[in-house]
Amino acid sequence: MAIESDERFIVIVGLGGTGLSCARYFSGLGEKFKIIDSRENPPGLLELKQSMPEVECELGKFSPQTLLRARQIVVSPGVSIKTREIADAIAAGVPVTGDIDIFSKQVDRPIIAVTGSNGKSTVVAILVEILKKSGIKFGLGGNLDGENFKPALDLLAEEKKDLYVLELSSFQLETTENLGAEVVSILNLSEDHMDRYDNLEDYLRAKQRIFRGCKQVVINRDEQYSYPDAEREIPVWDFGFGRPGINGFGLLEENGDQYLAYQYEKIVSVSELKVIGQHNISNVLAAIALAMAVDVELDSIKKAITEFTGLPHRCQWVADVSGIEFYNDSKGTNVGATVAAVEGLGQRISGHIILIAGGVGKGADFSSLVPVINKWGKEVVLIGQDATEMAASFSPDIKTHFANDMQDAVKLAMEHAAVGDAVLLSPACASFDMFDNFQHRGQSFIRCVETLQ
Ligand code: UMA
Ligand code: ADP
Repeated sequence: MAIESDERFIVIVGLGGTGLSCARYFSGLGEKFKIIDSRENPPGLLELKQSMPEVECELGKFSPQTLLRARQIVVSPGVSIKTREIADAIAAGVPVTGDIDIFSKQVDRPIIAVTGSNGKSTVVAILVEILKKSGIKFGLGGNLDGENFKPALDLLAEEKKDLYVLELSSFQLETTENLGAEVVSILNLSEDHMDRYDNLEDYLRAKQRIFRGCKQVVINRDEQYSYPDAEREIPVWDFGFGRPGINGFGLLEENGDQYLAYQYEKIVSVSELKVIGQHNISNVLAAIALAMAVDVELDSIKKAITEFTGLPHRCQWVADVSGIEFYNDSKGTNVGATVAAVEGLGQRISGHIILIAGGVGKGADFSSLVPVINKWGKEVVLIGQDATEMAASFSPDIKTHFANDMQDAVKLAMEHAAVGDAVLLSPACASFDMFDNFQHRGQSFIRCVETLQ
């Protein structure tokens, strides 16, 4: 029997933060919709029952019938569009979208959009400080955590802003057809989420959807993948560690000092930055480029970048215990992040790094940690579900210890450290085998370090 079009409804897949924001949005429009989630008791259920008790939910599995009868499927980022029931519905011709796609179609103000494997939240946080200094009214949303958590559609319920800043994950971009942003950037690329993508190209393809319809782009000039299709004639800004060229941001050397620079013009000295590591210089340069692309004046940029002290759980100094420094990089949730953290910290300290790593490996190849551990490390303490797998991919000359929990890991690290060394928690893994999230893991590390003092 043919289904009449008015019988059909929108199906929201996933009731997390995104699912709830979609429900609020469609309720506001008076649309017919229902929510499905593969979990029996998904997060947000209580809030949904209290604020929108009339909304129908199907929990515990994805019903193919529900998906096939949908007028449109709105998929949350935590659910892959390759999930069999969703892929079948797409193959049957049911349109699929995501919250970012819906947002971009509704909004008539410029969007600055940032993706990349690492540094997204830091770049966005620097940009936010710059925009605050410049007095521009902006909205902030997307793939953010903690106090900045805000699904994009919730921004539409607020007072209209001059522009919008979105941090975007590859998951969100998978369902974004034509973002049409004012300026976009893929900051960098290294393996992550390999449990969800077939390979690095597949992951990159999702990220490159950020280029669709963009008006300007900020490229990482050392990385070919960060360039959009060569045929698109749009303004291009670039950043990187070398001397900058036209429309470029980079580093200039003068009398033995290093300066962040725009073309041939010095902006501030590297020594004026409060964040540590080469990766953070790269993050600051990217944020400056994005700000200049939307005409922010240099004064606001200078003030903001020299005041920015970094986000918690990202290479954050915790304590000095008897001459041994402790750093919390719990947000280092993939191999590329941990490589950057070890490299950045290694260059600053006189001794060696004792690395605490491990957790849920997400199908990563840990062997690329070996060169930086050999260069800057001393010993490694491993925790969590994939500790044995990690140890197996290290060379036998890397001294490895296994710890039962964070307390044990911190104790072991302290025992093997000497004055001048640093203990760095940078797990290269997700946290959910032992902790609620990366913040919880970082807090646990900080508490354990406090017990040493
Ligand atoms: N899930 C199910 N069944 C479902 C729906 C979800 O098992 O039916 C699971 C997913 O596998 C996932 C979890 O539930 O593990 C959460 O997924 P979700 O889509 O419900 O998540 P939201 O609460 O909507 O939050 C999402 C982003 N989360 C993910 O992409 C996993 C948040 O990014 C983002 O802030 C929010 O939308 C608003 O835009 C967080 C994140 O961890 C910070 N992102 C990943 C990362 O940064 O590495 C990509
Ligand atoms: P994201 O939002 O992309 O996860 P964050 O800014 O939260 O990025 O940083 C997460 C971790 O990634 C940091 O703790 C650090 O270890 C690493 N990192 C930050 N910036 C970079 C960068 N530009 N290149 C490589 N690694 C980085």
